[in-house]
Amino acid sequence: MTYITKPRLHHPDLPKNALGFTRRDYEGKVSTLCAGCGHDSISASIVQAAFELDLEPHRLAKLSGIGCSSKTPDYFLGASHGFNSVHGRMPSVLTGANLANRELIYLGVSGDGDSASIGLGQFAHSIRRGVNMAYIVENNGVYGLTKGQFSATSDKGSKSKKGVLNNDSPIDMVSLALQLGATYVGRSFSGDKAQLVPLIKGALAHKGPAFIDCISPCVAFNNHPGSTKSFDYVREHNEAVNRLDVMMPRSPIHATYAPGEVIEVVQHDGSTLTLRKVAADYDPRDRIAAMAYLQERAAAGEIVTGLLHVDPESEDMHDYLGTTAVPLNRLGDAKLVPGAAALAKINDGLR
Ligand SMILES: Cc1ncc(C[n+]2csc(CCOP(=O)(O)OP(=O)(O)O)c2C)c(N)n1
Ligand code: SF4
Ligand SMILES: [Mg+2]
Repeated sequence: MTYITKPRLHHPDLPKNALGFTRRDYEGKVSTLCAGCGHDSISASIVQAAFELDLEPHRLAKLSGIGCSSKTPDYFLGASHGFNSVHGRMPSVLTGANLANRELIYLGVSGDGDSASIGLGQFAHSIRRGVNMAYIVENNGVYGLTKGQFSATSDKGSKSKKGVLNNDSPIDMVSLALQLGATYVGRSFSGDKAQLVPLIKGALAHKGPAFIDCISPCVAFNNHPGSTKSFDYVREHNEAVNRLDVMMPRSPIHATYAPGEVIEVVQHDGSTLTLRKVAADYDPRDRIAAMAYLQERAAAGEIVTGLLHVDPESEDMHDYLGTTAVPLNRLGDAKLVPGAAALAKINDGLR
């Protein structure tokens, strides 16, 4: 694969985070996507989120499938672990990696084709198993890499660039994630960095399956009148339910909102999610109400964005399975290969 590396030169005045890294230290190679592709804006938001979280690059593993969206992990977090898997198979590879080493932060990056078409089963099972991860779908409503066929998230009645009508009902990834038990669910727009960066920060800090559906226009194949995933359409129909600030345990809290205007949620790692309410009655802690609200607003033609659900008491797959806290590569032979007597004991217990 050809790629262009970025020069390592940094401007001496670039702001540094608590680790002494600049934003540039969280970038990757130069993107080869089309100029103006929404996916590049999401990469920039991931870089910003990791920078603001003071994340140590070696503590994160980024995984993806196949598609323009799945190429993007090459363009951010160049010093982190990475695995580009097969089309639609990222969730099972991520699940396996997470089972072997729970100490890393797992970031899954996928497309609507990768996760709602060929990988729908994989997506569903990783969420229902409670895998501790931040899973971002860069949703453009088409298979961008293979030249713009409708994907499973294309809205019924939307039109392709050549004017063909889509008659199939769409899969709403957010509703699915809620139904399957995701404990942090957000929707955003690649063009709204102010909303997207804190959503990604909250997802990376969250324990449990965190899912973000990010609408990300494909400028080559799905940005025309008649598309419901174009920049213009999403800007006109975007309705945010809240605005999120993420405060890490060490940062001073300086929110100055009046009581009743905010909901505060403390996550397992001590980070505080401060949600400024935009829709007055919307409480993201209520999963059932969130599901009903989304259906109601979708019927009215709105694309609801923001942090749609968060469960502060969330658990993850390791809690359910009672797995070892020590990563397998550090357990040592005595524990990993306990010998014939231990195996005989297990077999006896199954008789
Ligand atoms: C098993 C398999 N089937 C089909 C393909 C062809 N293919 C490559 S990418 C892709 C769709 C990508 O769409 P999406 O995940 O939405 O990513 P985008 O390019 O839109 O970001 C398809 C069908 C493939 N690579 N592997
Ligand atoms: S084809 Fe579409 S999704 Fe792919 S890089 Fe170009 S604009 Fe982005
Ligand atoms: Mg796509």
